[in-house]
Amino acid sequence: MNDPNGLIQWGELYHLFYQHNPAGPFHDRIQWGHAVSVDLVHWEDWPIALVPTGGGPDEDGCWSGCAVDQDGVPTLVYTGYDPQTVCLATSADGLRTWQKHAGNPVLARPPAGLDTGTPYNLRDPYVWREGKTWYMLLASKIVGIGGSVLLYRSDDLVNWTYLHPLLVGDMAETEPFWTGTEWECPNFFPLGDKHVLVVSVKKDGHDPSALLHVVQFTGTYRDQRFTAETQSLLDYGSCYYAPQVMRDAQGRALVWGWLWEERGEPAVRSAGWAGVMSVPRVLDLRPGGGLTIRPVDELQALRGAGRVFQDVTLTATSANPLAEVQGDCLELLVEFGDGDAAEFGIDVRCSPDRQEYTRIAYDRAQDRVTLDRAQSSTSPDVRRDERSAPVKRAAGEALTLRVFLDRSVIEVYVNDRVCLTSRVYPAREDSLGVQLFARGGRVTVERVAAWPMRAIW
Ligand code: DQQ
Repeated sequence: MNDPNGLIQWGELYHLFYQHNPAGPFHDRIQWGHAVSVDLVHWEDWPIALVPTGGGPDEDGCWSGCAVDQDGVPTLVYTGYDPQTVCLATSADGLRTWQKHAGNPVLARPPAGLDTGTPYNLRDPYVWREGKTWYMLLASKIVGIGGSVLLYRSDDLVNWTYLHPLLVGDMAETEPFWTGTEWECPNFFPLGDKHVLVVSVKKDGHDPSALLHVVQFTGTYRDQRFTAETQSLLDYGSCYYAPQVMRDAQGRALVWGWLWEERGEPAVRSAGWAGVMSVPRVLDLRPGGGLTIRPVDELQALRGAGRVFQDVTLTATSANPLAEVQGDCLELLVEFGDGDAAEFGIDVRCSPDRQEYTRIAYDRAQDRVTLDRAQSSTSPDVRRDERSAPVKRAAGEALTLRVFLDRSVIEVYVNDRVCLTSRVYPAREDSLGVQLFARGGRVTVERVAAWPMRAIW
């Protein structure tokens, strides 16, 4: 699988569609897989929803798109490939089977006068309604300038009028991070009294290393114009991409992202599968600007018998309070308190002799959290970089790490606002240990909890 698509809650079911190649663990003639859940935790596979139609505008792939409620008719708005076009499909049986619109594609070709590359870039429709009017963003680029999202309007989802770019990136700007040369998979939604634009950023090229990261811009939307005020990465790890956001019946903005593989092609082929979804996360607006990002509370249903320790002091020579905890499917929560340690954190997936381990470390002087995979695996065939994120702790603010380990997936949440997600592939079966650590002083741990995570199946 790759991108999540068509997220929608219909009746009591959450529907998660996704880019899927049933023929093998590689990107080829993509279809839309489909899974449903009542609780965001346990999922049931449903039949494949969209398959390319020979001779149709999606004959080389049903690429990414969204789902909308068209006055009671579930409607998918997706990318036909190749070339990139906008196509529609509707369902008359509760989202089980889908009929493609006879007039597909409903939109082909970029607006005249815009150089979006050769072949042109115009994909990943994101659609919403204001009053009776539909609006759509398409991801694109403007050659020599940067990534862009183009805004369209329609009265019927079929006839679209181009308005203007909602936002254009600047490929010459690299601070605080590069926004690449091309954008994919836009999302645009109100959050509190602001609007948030999320785009997946890539550089030119077709190999996997062209995919960079996911940027969120928070700002003001008025009269179909968006002014970005703050920006950050939605995830500072190494494998999170193409997320999609949906609003559920409780009013939550829920987001799923695709986590790609970070081991070599031969290992992926022999595993026979590639790509997973992140856990669902809830987005909210932070009072001073920026976002909070938390895993949904429903995931607590997976917690097995936990171990909790309180008021532990850590130094470079302390015993490991989590010495008895073992596992590759764990939820960990660590609330650090006072202290002067230069660096502290938690090592996961540790082999008993520490030949393998993955470090999640907070550096007090730099006020950054790092997910370090240098020692994650003895296999020569894995990525071993480190990724780090600014925490921007307020004076007196504690540091809380919440970590989900799910086999090769590590999701780290720092103070409910900074995420780092990466994949690790320890070669040793006994790389299951967890270890708290501190260097250069002491730090108190006010509370640490470790739960085994039950299977979702
Ligand atoms: N993946 C889809 C495209 C999208 C890209 C193709 C992002 O629609 O732009 O599988 O990962």
